[in-house]
Parts: sequence; structure tokens; C-alpha cells
Amino acid sequence: MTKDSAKSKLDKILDKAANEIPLEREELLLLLGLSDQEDLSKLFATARLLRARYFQNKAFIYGFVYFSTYCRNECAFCLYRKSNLSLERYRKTDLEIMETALSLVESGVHLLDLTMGEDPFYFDNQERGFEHLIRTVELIKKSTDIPIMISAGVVPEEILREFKESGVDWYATYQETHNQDLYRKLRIAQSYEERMERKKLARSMGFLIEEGLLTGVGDTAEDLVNSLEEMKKLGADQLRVMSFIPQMDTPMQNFPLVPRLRELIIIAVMRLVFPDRLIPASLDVDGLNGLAERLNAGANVVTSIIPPQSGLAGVSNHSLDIEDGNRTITKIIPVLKECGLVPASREEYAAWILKRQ
Ligand code: SAM
Ligand code: MD0
Ligand code: SF4
Repeated sequence: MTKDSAKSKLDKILDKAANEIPLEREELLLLLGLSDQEDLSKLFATARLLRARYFQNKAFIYGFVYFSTYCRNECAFCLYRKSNLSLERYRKTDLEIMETALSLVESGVHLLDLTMGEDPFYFDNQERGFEHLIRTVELIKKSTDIPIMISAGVVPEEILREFKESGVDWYATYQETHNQDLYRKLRIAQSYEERMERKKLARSMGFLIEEGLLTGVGDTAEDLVNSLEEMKKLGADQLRVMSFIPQMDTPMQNFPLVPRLRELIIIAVMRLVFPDRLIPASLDVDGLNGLAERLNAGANVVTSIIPPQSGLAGVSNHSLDIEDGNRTITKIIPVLKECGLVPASREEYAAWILKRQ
């Protein structure tokens, strides 16, 4: 037997990925089904190799401002769904948004992610509702020149245009899955098409786009491969996957749990398929303790830095690691180091964005 034919199927697939030759569907399915420890180590090593090719040892860091937890929607997986009356909601004022934004910029984040539920205060009044927010965004941009992402759901077209003019760089809205039957069970009574089309429209307006998946919600390996294809078609600049975290008093609170390893494998496969894109390791799922494993799987952006004592919430974990200051740059730097990474400079992040735009 020649040396080559003795090579395992997995080694061949990983060689192919390392050479950036597109993988076949069957090959992706094989990767998603890996469970042997040694095989997984090889997968993660290849993901890190590809990350290093495009990003060296530099990680990007995003600040997160969840400025309104009101929402008109009923997503089955989400704590903040409209009919959940068991939580206290908040809507931060323009001044509070501004103060949080400035403190995050001061702390050294590379981007501000301004996020809210589809808060009727904004959505019901259309242009008038968003007017103040757009003014605030403009102010933040003018005074700091920080890159900004807006994660405010399916924002009306006109408003999207105004956000662009006010200096917003990124539009994030996650489909969660590209299996439309599953989507209907997750994003109850929300149009799949509209959500997808709004992202495409934003792209054509010059926004960078983030697309995202939820895993552990009944998604199959086939679904995931289809999602990778859809993400490629969309031309997403940043792609994420987060594990579903069950929320009390919501329809999916007793949904069977899936091992975290699944998220890590998907991160690594995303890196193999999209070596030059941004892939977050979210602090929102497992907090600071879950950061190293996500970075070691090939992620290159730490998301969800939240200032303590600001009264701000996370998304999938309402309060995990926030008040104790574990979601700060000071706390993540040692973890980056442990993973052989350092924070990029603001200029390096700005240069990456400019190249993609
Ligand atoms: N309301 C806007 C929207 O839904 O597009 C912006 C909020 S967006 C940051 C909320 C995202 O957090 C969802 O798209 C989903 O991917 C994630 N998420 C929400 N609830 C979650 C949960 N229980 N577990 C894991 N991720 C969750
Ligand atoms: C995060 N909690 O980055 C945030 C959120 C919204 N664009 C992002 C899911 O983990
Ligand atoms: Fe609202 Fe977003 Fe939660 Fe859905 S995921 S209920 S749109 S906050």
C-alpha cells in the first residue's frame, strides 16, 4: 500500500481543507459526526492552522450593549419573548446607551454591538421611533470612530438606510437555521423570507453581514451542511453558532440537551469552510469558562464583553459572569494568551473591515 492510500479518510479531508480545496457534502457530514478524541484534536488543529493563515495570532473583541429587552416576537427559544411575563425588562435611555458605549470603547473593544429585542417602542413608531437611536449612534460614531454593529431584528428598510448613513458598519440578524420547517418552530410567526431578504438588502447597501445558527434545537447534520451553503450564498462576513440554552417559562425549557462539543465542532467546520471570515466565541453561552475551548476550535472574535454594574443583560444567559466583571477585557486577555492569541489593535480590526467593504 502506498503511503497516501494508507492515510485515513479524515487526514485526507483535513489536508484538502488545509489546502483550501472546497469540501464535498459527505466530507462535511463526516467531520460533523466526529467523536473520537484524537480525530477531534486533528480537526481543531486544522481550524487553528487556517485561522493563523488569515489572522495570525490576533483576536478581535466586541462590546455588547443589550439596550432594550422588550420584544414583540415569540421566539420559542428566547427568554425575552413577548409573552414571558416572568422577567423584568428594561429600555436604556440614549444617555445610558452613550455612557455604556463610551466605557466599552475606553476598555479597548474593537466594535460595539448594539442589540435589542424588536421593541414596539421603536418598531411601532417607525421613523419617529428610531430617530433618537440613530442620532445616538451618529454621536457615538463621531466621537469615537468605533465600528458599530446593529442587532435590532428585522429593521425596516428605510431605517436600515438611515443606520448606514449614521455610520453603522454591520447588520446582524440570525436565521438560526436554514431548515424552514425548523425555523417556523423556532421563530414562531416570523417570515423566513423577509429575514433573509433584509440581510441581502443590507449587504447591497454596503453593510457587512453576520449570519448565525442555533444548535441543539433539533438541527441535524444535514441541516448544518445546508446552512453552510446558505451562508456561502449570502456572502456572510461573520458567522456564528451558539448552543441553545433552555430558558425558564418558555416553550423549549425542557428541550433535550445536546453536548457542547457539537458547537465546537461546528465552529471548527465553519473555519474550514470559511477560513478568512470572522467567527465568534460568545461569552454568552458558557461565560469566561467556555472561552478557551471555543478559541481552540478556531474562533477569532470574542463577543459579548459587558461592563459590570451597568444593569445590562446577556441574551442566552441573562446574567452569567456579568456583574462579577468576568466579561471584561482584563479577564479575557489571560485566556487569549493561554490559547496563543493576543488582542488585535484597533487599526488591525478597522483594516479588516475596510478590506471586506
Ligand atoms: N431581537 C433581535 C433578533 O432576534 O434578531 C436581536 C437579538 S439577537 C442577538 C438574539 C440571538 O440570540 C438570537 O438570534 C439567538 O441566536 C440567540 N439566542 C436567543 N436566545 C437564546 C438561547 N436561549 N440560547 C442560545 N442563544 C439564544
Ligand atoms: C453575543 N450576546 O455576541 C451576544 C449576541 C448579537 N449580535 C450577539 C448573541 O454573544
Ligand atoms: Fe425577540 Fe430576538 Fe428574542 Fe426573538 S430572539 S424573542 S426577536 S429578542
